[in-house]
Amino acid sequence: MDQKQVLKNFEKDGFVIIKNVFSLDEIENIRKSCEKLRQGTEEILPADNFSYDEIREFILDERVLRYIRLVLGPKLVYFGESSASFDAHSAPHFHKDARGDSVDPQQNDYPVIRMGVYLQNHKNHSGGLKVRVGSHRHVHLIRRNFKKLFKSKKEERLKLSSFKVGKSYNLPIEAGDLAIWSLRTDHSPNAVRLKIAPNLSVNPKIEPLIPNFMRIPEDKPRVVLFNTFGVDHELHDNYLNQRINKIGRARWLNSSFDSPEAKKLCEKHGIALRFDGLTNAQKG
Ligand SMILES: O=C(O)CCC(=O)C(=O)O
Repeated sequence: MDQKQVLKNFEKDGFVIIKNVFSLDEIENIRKSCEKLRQGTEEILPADNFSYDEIREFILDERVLRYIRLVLGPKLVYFGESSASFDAHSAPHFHKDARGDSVDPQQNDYPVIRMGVYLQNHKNHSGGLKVRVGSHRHVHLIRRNFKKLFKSKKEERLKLSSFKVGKSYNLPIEAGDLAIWSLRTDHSPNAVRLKIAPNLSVNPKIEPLIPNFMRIPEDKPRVVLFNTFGVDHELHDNYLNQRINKIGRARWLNSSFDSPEAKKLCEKHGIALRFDGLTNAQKG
């Protein structure tokens, strides 16, 4: 897919998959590194991704960053939200990750994305990411949003056409691919693929009720690298301000993306670092 098509898909659907960004050898090597860094049965590594030399170098690769810049803009900002995640620990449920976002989603593009490198096959296996196509332009069908149809201030009013439910879709991610989605996109973790209909995307509320014998099992133990990037924008500030408290003090204190090595690599790739979370945690 050429860059124009990547951007077109992202803008239309709220997500995009870029195929074969990494070779299978690279994926196996980073899997081994993540497993080595993991202690016991922890669900995520205790610090952000840029605190680990191997993961930092893996993510801060122009093969990845050129697509992040393509969808967000040239001046990327990283504030410390990222993780290496193990096993299928999150219960399926559709949600948006945008925070402090009261703008009608048809009015602007959200300035924060998440990228995921899934280190195993979810095209033919369960455990991947489910999305609602086009939902980065839709709001949840809840009473609070319906009330916003009648707001007197135009900038606070929601359009009726923003009340839609996009088609549910299990992303056909394979090892080596890069997935990018807007934090406004409805998504759900650990998607189930049914033996009888592998391409049918079942509602996440029903997925937990599906017995094991009907599910296509996972490919390999699930390891995923998630990374959040933003660009300078009021909505990015809103997001960051809400997330720094949620992330938890212990995780901030474990993280060292302010190390000389991390700073140097980020500078090389033109990524601005924000230390709001770290300083906040250090102050206590
Ligand atoms: O685990 C996944 O595949 C998705 C994680 C998720 O829901 C999120 O990043 O908000």
